[in-house]
Amino acid sequence: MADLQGLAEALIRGDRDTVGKLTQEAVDEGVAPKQILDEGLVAGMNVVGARFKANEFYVPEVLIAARAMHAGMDILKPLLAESDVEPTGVVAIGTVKGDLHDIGKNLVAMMLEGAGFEIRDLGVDVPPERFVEEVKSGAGVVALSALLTTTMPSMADVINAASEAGVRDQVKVMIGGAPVTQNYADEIGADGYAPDAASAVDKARELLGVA
Ligand code: B1M
Repeated sequence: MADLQGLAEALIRGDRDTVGKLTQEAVDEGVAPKQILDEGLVAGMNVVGARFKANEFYVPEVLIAARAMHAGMDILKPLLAESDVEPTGVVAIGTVKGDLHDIGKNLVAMMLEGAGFEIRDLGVDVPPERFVEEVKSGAGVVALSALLTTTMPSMADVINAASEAGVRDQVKVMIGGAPVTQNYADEIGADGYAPDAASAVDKARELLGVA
């Protein structure tokens, strides 16, 4: 009998070996990959996100849980691709031009992936045109991270570049990072702001209108 509850609990503990083992067992028992994802990995990651938001978990615990999630995702990804399961949404994420900080951006990417989004991680120091290219090739959300007050204006550059390329209405732009605020998001015309990685998942869901 597949132990999806145990799988979620192992992920919350960051127990990579058990996550890999229980995911493989569930696959071998014929449980649908989407069910393993939703009731095991995503269920566990939702708890991690909630605890992180409540300051019960800190960055190291989230990173360890995310690493454990990858042990399960490595097994499920090819099966999900075969079964044509639609991702929750496609998110192109990156740290904006001039900025090399990626720890927060990576956390946001991992939490989004854990919530079932397809992630296109463009890395750091990403020029506006790269984000625009991703919008043209189907990203519904562009997620921008900045850690420096000097690079925050690059977020506005991405929004302007999307407008100039005629694709602004095809994408939701979400921003975050330590110096970024809701006021700044309003000022530059971003669609959303999230203060931390767990809230970024809620915001992406809200922007795309998915449960
Ligand atoms: Co830099 N750095 N740094 N740094 N660095 C800061 C940001 C700084 C506040 C330190 C300080 O002076 N007290 C300061 C910025 C000052 C400012 O502009 N206000 C600073 C500076 C000045 C610099 C350099 C200019 C230093 C220099 O060379 N003179 C330089 C700039 C390089 C560049 O980017 N061009 C620089 C370089 C570096 C390192 C390379 C050494 C390293 C980065 C390594 C890496 O990322 N791979 C580094 C680090 C580690 C930091 C601190 C210490 C930690 C940042 C971090 O990773 N935090 C930082 C000081 C601090 O914060 N204590 C500092 C942990 C991370 C989980 O949090 O990134 O905030 P954070 O992400 C959070 C939220 O903000 C949010 O979710 C995350 C998880 O909850 N979030 C989003 C982030 N992105 C989001 C996107 C979203 C939603 C939420 O939606 C899309």
